[in-house]
Amino acid sequence: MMPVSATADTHCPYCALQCAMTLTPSPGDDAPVSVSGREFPTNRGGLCKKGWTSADLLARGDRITTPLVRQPDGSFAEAAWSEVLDRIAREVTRIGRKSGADAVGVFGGGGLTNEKAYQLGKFARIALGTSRIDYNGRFCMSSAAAAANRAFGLDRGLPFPLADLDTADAVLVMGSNMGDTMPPFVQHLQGARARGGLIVVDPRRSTTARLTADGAGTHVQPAPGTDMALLLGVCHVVIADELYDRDYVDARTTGFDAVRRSVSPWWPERTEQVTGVPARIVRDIAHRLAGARSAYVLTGRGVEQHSDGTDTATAAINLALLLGLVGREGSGYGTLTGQGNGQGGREHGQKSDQLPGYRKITDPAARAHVARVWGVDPESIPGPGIPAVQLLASCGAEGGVRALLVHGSNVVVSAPDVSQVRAALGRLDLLVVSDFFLSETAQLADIVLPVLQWAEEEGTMTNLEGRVIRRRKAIDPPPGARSELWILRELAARLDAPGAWSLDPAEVFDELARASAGGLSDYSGLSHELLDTGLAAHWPYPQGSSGTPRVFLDRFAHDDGRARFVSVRPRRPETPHGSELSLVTGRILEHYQSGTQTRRVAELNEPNPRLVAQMHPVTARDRAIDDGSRIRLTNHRGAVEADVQLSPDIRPDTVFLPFHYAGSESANLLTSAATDPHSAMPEFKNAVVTVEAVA
Ligand SMILES: Nc1nc2c(c(=O)[nH]1)N[C@H]1C(S)=C(S)[C@@H](COP(=O)(O)OP(=O)(O)OC[C@H]3O[C@@H](n4cnc5c(=O)[nH]c(N)nc54)[C@H](O)[C@@H]3O)O[C@H]1N2
Ligand SMILES: Nc1nc2c(c(=O)[nH]1)N[C@H]1C(S)=C(S)[C@@H](COP(=O)(O)OP(=O)(O)OC[C@H]3O[C@@H](n4cnc5c(=O)[nH]c(N)nc54)[C@H](O)[C@@H]3O)O[C@H]1N2
Ligand code: SF4
Ligand SMILES: [Mo]
Repeated sequence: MMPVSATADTHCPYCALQCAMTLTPSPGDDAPVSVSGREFPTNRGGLCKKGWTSADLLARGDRITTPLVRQPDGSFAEAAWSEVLDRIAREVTRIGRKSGADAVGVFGGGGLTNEKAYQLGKFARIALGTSRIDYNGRFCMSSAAAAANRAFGLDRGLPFPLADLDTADAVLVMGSNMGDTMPPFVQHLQGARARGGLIVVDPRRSTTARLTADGAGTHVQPAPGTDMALLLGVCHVVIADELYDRDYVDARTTGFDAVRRSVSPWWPERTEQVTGVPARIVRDIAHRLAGARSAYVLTGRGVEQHSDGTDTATAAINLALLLGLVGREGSGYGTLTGQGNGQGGREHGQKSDQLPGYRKITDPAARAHVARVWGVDPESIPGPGIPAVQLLASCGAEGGVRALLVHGSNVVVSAPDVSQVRAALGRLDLLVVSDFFLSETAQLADIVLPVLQWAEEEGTMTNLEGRVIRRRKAIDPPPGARSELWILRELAARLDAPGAWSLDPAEVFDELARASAGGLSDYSGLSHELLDTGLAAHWPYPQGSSGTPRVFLDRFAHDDGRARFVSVRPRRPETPHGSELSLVTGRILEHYQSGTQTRRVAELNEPNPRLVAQMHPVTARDRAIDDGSRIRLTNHRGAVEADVQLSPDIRPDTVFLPFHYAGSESANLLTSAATDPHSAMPEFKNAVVTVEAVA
């Protein structure tokens, strides 16, 4: 691991805030580089604990640096690259011949650079010829994306630069805990807090909810899964009290009448009965947002990861449209994209229904354009595949996927109902996992391919505000590890695939830019060279433009230029009966996702080495559970044991688990694989469990 001599200006390997950092060679230290925060509009030099400790992973002894192949006795043996690549090509060819091209699947990730995500999507379609590609963004962004596409005709997480929030009078945060999940984000809430206008909706008094203390705003604590009813109640007040922006609704939207009718039964007292939120607060939220000079509505996974998540995000959008917030400078609606490249990852072809540039795979013109860039016949590009949960469930099933290539996800920890996922992966003829550590999913693989970490590669990421930024190489990778661009090229060659398979991320970016030209997420005016000048590159960035920091200022992306109100109605969530509790899952500051990375950083792992459940003291007393003792959470899908931390911060009918632990401590043993009908997002935030003390 040789430090390259100069410093590298890059961004954090983890979340979508993509905090700017500088890596400086530090020979002799534990890590090969040291990390310092760098001035950038999103983080303003700040980093969270995960960013500060990110370089620790570059020097870990358990890094994989040689391909590994499963032996008959179940152990792994090291193997040569040429040998494993030959074998993968041989096996996928055999499986494709026997069971059809769709018997080979690809599972991608929102942590991959744009270049890798693009190349992976192309590889699936024209090297494997399979429609079976999807990615972990389906677990993350899909409901908010579906809602934004439906309402605006375009999905860019924040359609405005994050720094616009600074001057807000009121910000409604629905189910995001950015105080833990994006700590430097909190500085953008100071304006709203100073004016008492931060409204946080969360069944837990989370780190973010606590920011409303001392007159800074309001914490609203509805029953889990009742956010849509709450939003309908707020919309009801906005209309009944004539707080909505008539001129905006007339000039810029369609569908108002249907929405007016659909919210009319949701008077605040009825909303209170369903959500537990006092009617007075429902009215206050409406008046506070309507009275603000500058207001924003933001959603996070707390309201999106439900089987009605698309409709709940839609209800939030309806509220923002009623108030005339969207497509104006100084106000707006946005969703907080989660993964480092959660935004770019959903634009360049990893999604089962998409081609690069956020194009629809069913659109003949889109297929023709992309086929030209790829140098193939449009007919040869497969049609739409199936989304992540269904893709995993099809593994080893009749007519399903027989070989799966995983790039950038640890599904046996992070997918819903993981015991089923584990069983499905076990039925495959071939599981190939590319990772830099032996994740729990890699541990089940037939072949593990060692790839590069963030500080070892060049590329681009697209942050939560749709801004394309450069990831830069600071150190040489360990000998033996290979870039995914190289792996895909080697496999494409062995599969006699058409198309260009460059190893140079700048060249791949140029091809991606051409493929995206004319699409919704148009990158055609960008290149690595241009990005290196440090310009603020918010897409759409067509050739000859200077990008789009704020979308929708003139028009929405539907043909008629208008935003669409879509009326939605709550369906009853799986609700607890008798002594059952609602299980809510999520994150804490030191964790990143399924933990492959952050469980390996001592400073992040030591404070929380084991799974801890958060529970209300009254709920615990009824079950003779003491603070710090062991509990068991059970439902028909599985059981999990955890230490318990008693806290009045959570509703008495709710218990919280982080999902970052593996094996028998995995919260996803309890979650349901039920998915949203519009987005195919699984229901991570809504399970029913019984809880008992462990003797
Ligand atoms: N520390 C850390 N930061 C991360 C990540 C990480 O793993 N760890 N991952 C990144 C990624 S990929 C993502 S997607 C984001 C996620 O970022 P967030 O959306 O902020 O994170 P979560 O903890 O999943 O959920 C947020 C909150 O939703 C609440 N919630 C649960 N159910 C409901 C409900 O029914 N209604 C409402 N209103 N709230 C509910 C939870 O109590 C929780 O506090 O974080 C990113 N940043
Ligand atoms: N119960 C519950 N479950 C959840 C959630 C929840 O709130 N509750 N949240 C969901 C959400 S929002 C998300 S985003 C998912 C995330 O969960 P996962 O999809 O499992 O994401 P990560 O844990 O980030 O896993 C990424 C893996 O890829 C590796 N990796 C990182 N970068 C690269 C790369 O460039 N190339 C390759 N090949 N590998 C790489 C990492 O080492 C790691 O093993 O979890 C979902 N699961
Ligand atoms: S907030 Fe996100 S991007 Fe910023 S340092 Fe923390 S993990 Fe990294
Ligand atoms: Mo996510």
